[in-house]
Parts: sequence; structure tokens; C-alpha cells
Amino acid sequence: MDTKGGDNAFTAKSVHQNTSEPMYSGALSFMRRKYTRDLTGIDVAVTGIPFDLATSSRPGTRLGPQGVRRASVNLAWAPHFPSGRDIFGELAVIDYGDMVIDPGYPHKIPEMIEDHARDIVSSGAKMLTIGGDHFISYPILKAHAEKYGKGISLIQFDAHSDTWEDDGDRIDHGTMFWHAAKNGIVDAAKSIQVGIRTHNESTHGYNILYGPDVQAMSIDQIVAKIKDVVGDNHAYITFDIDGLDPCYAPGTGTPVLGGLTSHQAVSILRGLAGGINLIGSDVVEVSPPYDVSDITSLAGATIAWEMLNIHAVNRKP
Ligand SMILES: [Mn+2]
Repeated sequence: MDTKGGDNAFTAKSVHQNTSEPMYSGALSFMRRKYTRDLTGIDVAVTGIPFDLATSSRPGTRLGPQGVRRASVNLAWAPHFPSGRDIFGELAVIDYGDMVIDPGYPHKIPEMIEDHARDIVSSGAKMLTIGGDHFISYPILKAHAEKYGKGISLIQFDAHSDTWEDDGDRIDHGTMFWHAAKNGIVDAAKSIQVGIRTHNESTHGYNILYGPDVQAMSIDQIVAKIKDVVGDNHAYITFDIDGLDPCYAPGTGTPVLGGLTSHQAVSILRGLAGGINLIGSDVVEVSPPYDVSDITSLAGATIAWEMLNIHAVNRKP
């Protein structure tokens, strides 16, 4: 162990530098990555959006980025499992820090999130966002559509469809994928929702693997289905942590029984590595105040790590 090192988030000389500092000490950053807003040559920028004003039930996801960062340092010492891949040797990944949210001006926040996303996405770096409630995915998707074009394939892990219809002006974490499909930002026919287990009569054209479907299928079948729907289209993964069963993710606002196991989640994401054209991703709805032993924060951190693995596999040397 390098006992002279420490606080890699601020002392790292290179974005590829790893650290052996213990998980219980040092300045926190996502996976001990260098904390910087310099996007030059960066493959993936991890950023937090501590926003939970669109939450319909229990709040607390404004603390999600902090929780996921804290849990992530427990993963920072080892190569990727089971590939053994040195992800941070291959990929230039930074912690871009959190977006500053002023809760006093709620109606300005969606546009500010879009601006924040545009700053990252326009640089060419891939954006990996830690939420925040699920509403944040909508302005982030808008910024991605500006860069990559409309008709993005959404791969959504979730207990809820988030496609409820509203009057068009709500800041709501249950309606944004209806907006995204209606506006053409997302191509619902080339998108898939995985793990849905709440009733919504209208699918709005999204392909859906309901919770019971997931349990009846093998990992390979699920991965094949997702790849079949998405093809080589630009793909964006949004992982609502309530896609996991509450026993794997108790720390969230609207838990629903009968969800994915953490094994299913990481296995599906590993199966997608090398098989989809991933342009961005997020992990949302982690609510540390409702968490137990950081289970949910650790799930969020590990899922984000698997998203980085997909980027690493996709990156052509
Ligand atoms: Mn959701």
C-alpha cells in the first residue's frame, strides 16, 4: 500500500491513476476518480444531480450522489469482475462533481439540468449520472438528442413505466418517458423497459419485459431480447434502482415487491457489454435516508461500475 498517497480525488496526477487508500478514509469521489471539470480527452464523466423535487412519494434522492460515492470507494481497489478488466487503465474517467441545485427556483431546474448535461455531452465525453429522482433523465436525454440525434433507444430498468400522461408542464418523475416518446427524443419501438411491475394500461409503444417475464427468462434470453430491440441504434441506459427488489434496494422512494435480484441486474449489464452502442446512462432514485447498511447505495455504485464496463468494452483502442 502506498502510504504516502491518499485523497486520490484531488492528488491524482493522471485520470488513470489508481489508489490503494482504504475505503474508510480520504476525500470521496466516485470510485476514487480524479475530481475535475476538465473534459479534455475524457471518455466518461460521472456527475451527480442531487434533485428530488419531482418525487411523488418519499423524498431523499438528493442525497443519492453522496451515498453512491461513499459506497463506490469500496469497489475502487479491484479490477472488474469477472472480466479482470482494468477499466480505469483503459478508460479516462473523472468525477465531474455535482450539479448545483437551487431548490428555490424549481421551474428553472429542468433547463439547468439540460445545460449541465450539454456541457458534458457536447465535449464528446460520455455522461454517467447519479441521481436524483428519475425526472432528471428527461432533460439529460434532451441534451443527448441534441448531440446524437432524436430516436434514441432507451433501456429502462424500473418497477414503474414512468409513461403516465400529464398536462405537459409537470415536473414529475412518473411522466417523462411519455414526453420523451411523444417528442421523438426516444424511439419507443426501439426501446425496452425491464422489470415493470405496476399497472399502466398504455405502453405508448415501448417494448416491455414485466417483472414476472424477467423471472421466467434466463439472463441470456433477457440480454438477447434487449439487443434485438435496440440493435445498433444509439442506446441510453436508465437504471431506476427500484427496478431491483426492495430486499436488494430498500433505500428508494417507491419500492415494489417482485423485482430484479442484484445478480440479475449486474449479469444483464455484463451481457450488454460489447452488444450495444451506449451513448450515456444514469442510476437514479437511490435514497440514502431509507437505506439500510448502504445496500442501495452499493447497488447503485455497482450498477454504475457495470455501465463503465460497457463503455470500456465499446472503446476501440
Ligand atoms: Mn422510474
